[in-house]
Amino acid sequence: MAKRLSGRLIVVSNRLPYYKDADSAGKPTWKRSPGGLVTALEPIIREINGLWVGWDGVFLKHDHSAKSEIRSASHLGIPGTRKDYKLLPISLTRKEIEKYYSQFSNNTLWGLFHYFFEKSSIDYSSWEIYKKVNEKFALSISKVAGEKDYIWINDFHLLLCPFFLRRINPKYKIHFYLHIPFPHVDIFSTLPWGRELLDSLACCDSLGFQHPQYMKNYQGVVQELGAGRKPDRLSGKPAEDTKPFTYVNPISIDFDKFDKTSRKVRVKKRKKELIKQNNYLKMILGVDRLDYSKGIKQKLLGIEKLLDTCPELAGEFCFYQLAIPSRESVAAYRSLKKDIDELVGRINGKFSTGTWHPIQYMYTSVPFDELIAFYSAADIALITPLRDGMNLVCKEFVASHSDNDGVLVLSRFAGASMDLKNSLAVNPYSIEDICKALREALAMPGAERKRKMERMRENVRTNDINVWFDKILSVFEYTEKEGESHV
Ligand code: GDG
Repeated sequence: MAKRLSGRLIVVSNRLPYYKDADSAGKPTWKRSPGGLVTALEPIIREINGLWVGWDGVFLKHDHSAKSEIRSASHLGIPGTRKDYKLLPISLTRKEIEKYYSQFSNNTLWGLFHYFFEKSSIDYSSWEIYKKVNEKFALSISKVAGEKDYIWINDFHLLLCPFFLRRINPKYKIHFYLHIPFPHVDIFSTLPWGRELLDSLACCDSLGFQHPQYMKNYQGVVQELGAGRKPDRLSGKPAEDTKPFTYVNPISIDFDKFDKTSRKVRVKKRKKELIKQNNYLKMILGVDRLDYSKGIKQKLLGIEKLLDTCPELAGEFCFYQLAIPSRESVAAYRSLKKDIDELVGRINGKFSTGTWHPIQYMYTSVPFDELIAFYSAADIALITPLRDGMNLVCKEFVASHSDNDGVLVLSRFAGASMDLKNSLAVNPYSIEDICKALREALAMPGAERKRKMERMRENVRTNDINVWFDKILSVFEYTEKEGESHV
């Protein structure tokens, strides 16, 4: 697919799709990085033998100047990779990870961009290190990138990278895709460094968003605060020319992979086991990184309300929440984990009988086939983030239901709600709403479930990850042509 581009595609993200770790015996090993960005992008970049730049999970003992050594994924010993699939590892010090990643990216920016003021702290020293690490990425990239290459930066950890790259070479082709929401101007303008972020985004040739509202928010910010400016001394261009081409392109999944996996004999067998293990009760499923933006506490309270208001449902269903450990070095995440542990204990304590517990809570990640077995065994998926750029889990649930059955309860504030109109839409802040939707989902007749699921499957099938990536490539081509016509 990327063959149609005239240069090489260089994907840049905070982490490489694999990171170095140790197995239980202390032997060094590569593990797959968690989260939606890697799930979505890795199969594509692997397929086209792209070059991926990111942190490799290694802590440097001392701060070195940026090293740039492209390595073949297979030579690094990453299982199942070919030698043409290339990685450019960026190593960072423990302090850099603490300040740039845990503090500034995952605390200040993540909180603010997901509309959580109270979780977003303002810390000047973290900002300084965020700048420094973004510059480090840019320097490493500049050592391997040519003017014909397409430098495609992904996500909020690297918002300043376009600025540093543009400063190094005004002719680079720089594109940016934001996987998370972009906040309204009232929220964005509270950030003391908003100006610098806008200046950097102005250095991009294109800027992609998950949802029309996020693009509108960015445009609103630009309208009120002014478009960012490329450093004049470098471009010599007037400010009007520095606006990036903005577009909306909702990310998706590899529908066929989920659909096919759900039809595998092994997965079907496991699905049956899970159903049996659940005593053939209705299974409600939640799958989320353990993150406050995912609304896990509110879901649990919704389950409690359901049992309080409909006691006849006790013993009729079980809620499985799979919570994937995430960002454990950030205080807000540790405290959330504690709250959830307590809430699960309290609700189970309140309603459990000798033979039945309403909540099965698993704080772990599971292998891919096991995840698909869970998706396909579940009667209802309860996916109610308080705010989410897109949310891939709900699309994966739909793609894994090759039996055309199952109900999706979905937050209005997930980007995916725009596409999945046949879900039951809820306000995730309203416990009452969650409870009502669960009642409706549990009582929904088979024919209605089938009709809704078929429509959702058709939507995800026809708007899969290949359609998304194809649009990205079209944008690269389009902006290039536009650029040429201005010369
Ligand atoms: C960010 C944005 C946007 C989860 N548990 C297991 C597992 N997963 C995989 C899922 C899914 C991914 O993790 C989570 O993706 P999401 O999209 O739901 O959420 P974020 O990680 O927050 O992703 C989000 C995304 O980027 C892409 O642009 O949609 O809005 O926040 O793919 O399958 N995978 C395995 N075992 C698990 O236990 N194997």
